[in-house]
Amino acid sequence: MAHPSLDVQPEVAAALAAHRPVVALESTIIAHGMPYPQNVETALRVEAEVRAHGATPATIAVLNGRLKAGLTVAEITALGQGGRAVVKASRRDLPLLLAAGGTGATTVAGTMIVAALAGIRVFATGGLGGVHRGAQETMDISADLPELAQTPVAVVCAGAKSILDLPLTLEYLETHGVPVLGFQTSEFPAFFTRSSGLPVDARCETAAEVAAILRARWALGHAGVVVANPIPTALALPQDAIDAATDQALREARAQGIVGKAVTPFLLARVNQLTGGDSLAANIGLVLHNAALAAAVAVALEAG
Ligand code: PSU
Ligand code: MN
Repeated sequence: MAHPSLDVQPEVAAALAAHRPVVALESTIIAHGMPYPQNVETALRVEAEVRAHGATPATIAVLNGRLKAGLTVAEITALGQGGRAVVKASRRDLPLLLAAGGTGATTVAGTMIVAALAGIRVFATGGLGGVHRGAQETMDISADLPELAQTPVAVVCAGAKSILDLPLTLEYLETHGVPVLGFQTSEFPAFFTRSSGLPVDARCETAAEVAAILRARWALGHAGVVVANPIPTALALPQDAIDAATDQALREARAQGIVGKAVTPFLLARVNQLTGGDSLAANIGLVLHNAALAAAVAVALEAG
């Protein structure tokens, strides 16, 4: 039975009922990950990209105390205009918003939870949260990682940003039994760049190969999977520019005493500012690229 707090948009519900492919999309990337109006334009283009590749998009958020799978253009626009004033909703925030009738933009973890409740198994985003640099001291580990260990949704992303500790992020995923698949790559991609020097658990050449692994994982009753899709070569940024911006953003966050859920949005916004327009173009391009792959994976899953 459907969850009493969940509203599945009619188009999404019809696709799910007919076993047609559906792709979930997150909303923290809209409210916190990009500036207005590019965030709204991108969110709508991502939905169109999912459709162009044969699947139905379901952008996810919490609106006035309701879990939403599928948003209207007006709802997406309101989240984009709200920007960082909108609550960032991860696992621990969901009951607070539901009880208070609040509104929030869902992170990877929050989106996975709502997607799973709606029966959506494939989700496209930009970058995954992870283990932060200095986590040995701060214990700052994104709730996205334990979510992948418990919720059966495949997250198609461009890896994780180097604001994070990528080796520790992969160690955490290994400990919690989360497979990391490389799409046409043997290395875990680092969001703005295609390589990190760190190996993935399996390399897949086609969406059908990804779908076969997802089916096998879920037949075991297991949970999430990371599908890492490197940024297209033409959009990748120079490593030294990213490193310099990352180091400066991390220094500023420490100096300003930024902690808790504010850390990631602060670092994302600072890296974007410091790298200028190039990083925004790269960010938009890789999200569209991930949406296309996620749609292909969702199509392959329903075909199997
Ligand atoms: N990394 C990005 N872009 C993003 C995020 C992470 O490159 O937009 C967002 C996602 O919504 C992710 C969240 O789930 O940040 C992680 O936040 P935290 O580290 O507080 O869990
Ligand atoms: Mn954190």
